[in-house]
Amino acid sequence: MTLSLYFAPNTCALVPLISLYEAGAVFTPKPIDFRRRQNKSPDYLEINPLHKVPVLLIQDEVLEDEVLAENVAIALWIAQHYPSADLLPKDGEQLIRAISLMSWFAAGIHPHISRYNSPAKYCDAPDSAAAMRTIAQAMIFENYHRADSLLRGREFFFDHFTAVDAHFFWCFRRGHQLELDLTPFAACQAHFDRVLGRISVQKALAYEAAVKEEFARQANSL
Ligand SMILES: N[C@@H](CCC(=O)N[C@@H](CS)C(=O)NCC(=O)O)C(=O)O
Repeated sequence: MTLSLYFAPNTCALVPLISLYEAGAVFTPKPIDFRRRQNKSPDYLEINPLHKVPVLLIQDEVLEDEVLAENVAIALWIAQHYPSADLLPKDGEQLIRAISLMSWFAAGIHPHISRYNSPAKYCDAPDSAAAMRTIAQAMIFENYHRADSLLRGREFFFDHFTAVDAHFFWCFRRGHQLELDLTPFAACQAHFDRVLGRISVQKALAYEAAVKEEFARQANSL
């Protein structure tokens, strides 16, 4: 079996990148340059017609190739195939709770981040960007407040590091990257710093930085 992860800098493809490193998986990261619209290239649209990352491509000599999109599903796949990494709770009830949390991050936080980051993609009314950002920020903060109350007094969402932590790490990191004032969210910040200290996360961020550098080099040589 061979694994490839389609990845773009700053995106939520960081989440499975961290989990694959945590799992010690052998895989090939495939960088996609959004600035050059590679996610809308015919080759990539064949892989994911919805032009999004992450995608985990699973190739097997016997079985048909599997193209797995959506962070929640990818997290489940990695956790099932690398059980010793303990990337999701083994207990059924706890696993359901983990899926609930990751679904919330993917469907309840990520879309507000996207609206803050790219308001024009969601509303083309003239001069609407500032209002869109104000509303999106209020929604992001409502969700960070909820996460902060869940993380208060805890190291991780469960009793050890899981893919749920990797997923929220990305959600909070986007807040930093978008230069939001995150001082009200002390428990989220402590969680962020704790997750940042993991070797897997350092590896993922170093890979992302190298990809950004390479994309910038390619852009400058055009
Ligand atoms: N629900 C999806 C969201 C994936 C997603 O929206 N990815 C963004 C990057 S963070 C993307 O690829 N956007 C490019 C596009 O929509 O064209 C998941 O959790 O995997």
